[in-house]
Formats: sequence, structure tokens, C-alpha cells
Amino acid sequence: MALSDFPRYPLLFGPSPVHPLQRLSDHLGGARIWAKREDCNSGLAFGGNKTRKLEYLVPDALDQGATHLVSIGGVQSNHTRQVAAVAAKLGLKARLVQESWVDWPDSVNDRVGNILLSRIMGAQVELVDAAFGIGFKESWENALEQIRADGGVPYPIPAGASDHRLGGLGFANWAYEVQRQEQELGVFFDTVIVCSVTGSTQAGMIAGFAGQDRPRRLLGIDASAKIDQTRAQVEKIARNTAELIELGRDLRDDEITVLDGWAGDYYGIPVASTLDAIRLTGSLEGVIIDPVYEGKSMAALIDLARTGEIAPDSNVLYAHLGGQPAINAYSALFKVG
Ligand code: 5PA
Repeated sequence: MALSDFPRYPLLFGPSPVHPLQRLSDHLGGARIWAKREDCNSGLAFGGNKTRKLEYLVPDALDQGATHLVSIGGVQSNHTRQVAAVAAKLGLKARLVQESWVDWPDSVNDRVGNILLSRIMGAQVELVDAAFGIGFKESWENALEQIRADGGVPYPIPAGASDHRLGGLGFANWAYEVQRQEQELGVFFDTVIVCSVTGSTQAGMIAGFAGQDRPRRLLGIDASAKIDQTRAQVEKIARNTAELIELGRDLRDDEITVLDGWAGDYYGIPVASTLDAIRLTGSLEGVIIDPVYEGKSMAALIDLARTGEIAPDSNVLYAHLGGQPAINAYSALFKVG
């Protein structure tokens, strides 16, 4: 089935905005940098990359007669917040398992930002003591079982909506949206930068760009500090998605690039380059990025542009995937300046 034949439930305003980051580009002195803004792609609880992925999962959930959307993430998961918003919009219940993926001792970590928003939207939030991991979790299986036992119909959405048959479609569609926007703007983005953790954002892009005729570099930046796991997951989902949308050929290894070097030692814990990137983007552009994901991919972009690894005549597209609500749980980092 071609991508355009898959049912899609519209949750976004339309194509997400693309705009130049003029002062950041001037500051770095080479490549022209643009941003495509998934952080303002929707009116649902601040949007983000998961809202786009969920456009393709919702028709499946409705077909199955789901009563509950069930998902999992860290305490400050952006993904679970977006699941809560989509459930509210559809008139379904959200059941969210929030694990202690990040050892971050901020006293309001489990009260502000994403988890606060999920509670406001009526989600049932369960805090579980379990470490970071993007695989299938017992706590999530338990939540599914409980809903079934109570006579409900749960629709399981894995971490980041990634390890799901339809998880890559949202960003395969994004890749075609980019192609149309390039035509409108008269620009070609030879390099695309994207943050990767559960993998289906980058994987979808890979499958979507693979169906286009122009060569471009898509650089995934690992923010999980588990590079082998991230690479394996991106590759698996990219190949599955390419097959699902009938690409008609195998993906080449050089189409699947995930770089490490900016995640620091732990998922969810920013390092100096993350904070520098957040301050630089904020102070030069008025654009806010977070310490868990986008701060790490922006740190990579800055380094790659500064070292010339991204050539000075490049046009770079930075995929801004959202995530700002979590910044409220990281206030201690910005107490002074
Ligand atoms: C997330 C993910 P993938 O998980 O699709 O690789 O996307 C990485 C990513 N940027 C990038 C932001 C703002 C994100 O929220 N977030 C997860 C979450 O639980 O919020 C799935 C981990």
C-alpha cells in the first residue's frame, strides 16, 4: 500500500512551519540553518513529534473499538502527554505508565511540565519505579491486563509510538511534506538533523526520503546514551516502514546514520554542550529547546557546522520535535543566567 493510502486522522494544523534561523546561521558563520517546527504543529497540548505519529495510529485504534489509549514513558515524557491530549480529543481514556527513567532530583519533577498537563487532560497517571528502556515493559503489560479485566478495550501504544507497525508512517509523510515545502521555498535541504531515542521519527524520515530522487544526508543524533540500541531500533523500524509503504527496494546502509557524542552519559541528563545549545538558540533566535532531546541534537548541529563537517554552502534543516514542557522540571540549571 502506498503511504497516501493509509488512513490518517488529522491532528495537526497542517504542514508544520519551516523558517530560517538567520542569526544562528550568521553566528556559526557557514551553513544556512532552517528549522521545521513540530513543537507548534498542533493545538493539542503543545504538539510535538508524537502527535504526527499518532495521526496514523488513531484510525487503527478507532477500528478496534478502543476505550483506552495506553502508553508508557519517563515521568517527564512528552509522548505520554501527547497521548493524553489525543485521547481527550477523541473522547477516550488515557492510561499512562510513567517510569523513573531519569534520576533527576528536582523536587517538582513529578508535578510540573508534561505530567501536570497529562493530569489536567484527565489521564490516569501511574508512577512506576523502573529504569530507562525503550522495550516492552511489565508495568505496561499490567496496565493493559487491568483494563481488559475491567471490560475495557485497551489500545497499546509503545514508548514513543515507535515499536508499532504504523509508528514510522507519520515521519515518512513528513519527508514528503519537506519535499513540497522545498519546492515552495525554492531551497533544497542537503542535510537534515534529527534527535533519536525510540527511533520511529528518524526511521520514518529515512523511509520517506528513500522514495525521493535527490541525495541528502539525514543525521540522527542519539540522545539515549545507548547508541547501539538506538541504531538497531532506527534500522529495524526504517526497514519495516520502507516495506510497509512499498518502497520497492532495500534500504542501503548509508541511508541509516545515527551519531553519538552529544548524549552525555545518561538519557535525560544534559551536559555542558546541551546547555550551551539551549542558551545559544534561545538568545539568538528566541527559540526554546529542551535539555533531554532537542538541546542534544542542536549541540550536534552546532559542532558539525563549526568543524565544517557540515559544509559552509549547505542548507540544513533542523527538525524541532517539541519537548519544551519538560524544561519546567530543570529550573535548577538556569537559576543564574
Ligand atoms: C522525543 C521522544 P523518537 O523517540 O521518535 O526517536 O524521538 C525522539 C524525541 N524529541 C525527540 C522530543 C522532544 C521527544 O519527545 N520522546 C519520548 C517520550 O517519551 O517523550 C519517546 C521518548
